Amino acid sequence: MKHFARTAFASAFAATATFGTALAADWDMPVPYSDKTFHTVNISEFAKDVKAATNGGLNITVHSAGSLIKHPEIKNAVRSQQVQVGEFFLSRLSNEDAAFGIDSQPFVATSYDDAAKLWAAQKPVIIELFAKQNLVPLFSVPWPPQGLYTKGEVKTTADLSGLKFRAYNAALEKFAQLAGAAPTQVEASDIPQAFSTGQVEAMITSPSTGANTKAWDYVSHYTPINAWVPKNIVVVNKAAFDALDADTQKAVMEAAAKAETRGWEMSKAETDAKTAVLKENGMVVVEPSAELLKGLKDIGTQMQTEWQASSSEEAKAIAAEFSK
Ligand code: PCA
Repeated sequence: MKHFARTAFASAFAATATFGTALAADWDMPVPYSDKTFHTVNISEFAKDVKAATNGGLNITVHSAGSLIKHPEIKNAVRSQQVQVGEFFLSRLSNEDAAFGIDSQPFVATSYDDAAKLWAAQKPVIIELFAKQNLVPLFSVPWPPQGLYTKGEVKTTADLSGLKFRAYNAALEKFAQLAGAAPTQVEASDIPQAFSTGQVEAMITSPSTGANTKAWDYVSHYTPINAWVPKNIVVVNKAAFDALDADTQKAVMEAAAKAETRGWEMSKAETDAKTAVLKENGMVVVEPSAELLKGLKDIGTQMQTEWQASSSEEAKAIAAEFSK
């Protein structure tokens, strides 16, 4: 009896030894965005669900706004087992494979229905690409459609010419350049400072990030061009996941599926709610003119042509599946 108990203890100990010596596992989870960001709220809910479902057996501590690991390092921190799980902006990885960046290509998927269809086409490819890095995707949630923040009304793309433009990935940098603007990469948590110091004077982001960074302090106009619906993704290190017992793994996967559904609903609700917050704080919300949209869509078409020419076969297969 004693012998059996000791054996059981020893194997449970071995199973969790990679990440700690306690029988209950403690995971650190860096995320790039602030506590009030709906993605972070959703992830905190996920952590709570996992803790409840495992009776405290798996404890996930969320570290928001890049406080533990900076956004550009989060993926590699999970990969190298510095942390067990983390969130990042999926299309940041477009330099590894265009399959990661397709959701940020202008005017490819511009509604939630399109975004869901694109994710369905993208997901199997993403799972395989991450598997090569010993990463397992848990869930992915979109931001609201991306709109334009400027000082004054933008009637045509010519009005964007020369503007110091905040960018968050390679696709947006390219889009801004093709519009004649001068892009600079700035993390979401650094937006207020970038505007207040004059580093940037315009941006494209969601109503969520606009409202959370108090865009009304720096710009006057919001134009919902709804140009793309980019996603965040949560990935776990495969060894960390494999070290969990089967019941705990199941609890994580169930909580993840719930978080994906909840996150998409939260995102949809954010679009109107946060656009209203922009208005309440004095911003002018202007529908884009036909001329502006045409100019921006032409840039999108040019980017698509280049994307097709330079993308991996896997990425092109996603595009083909999506346009079926
Ligand atoms: N907010 C994030 C990514 C897309 C979005 O809506 C940002 O601006 O960095």
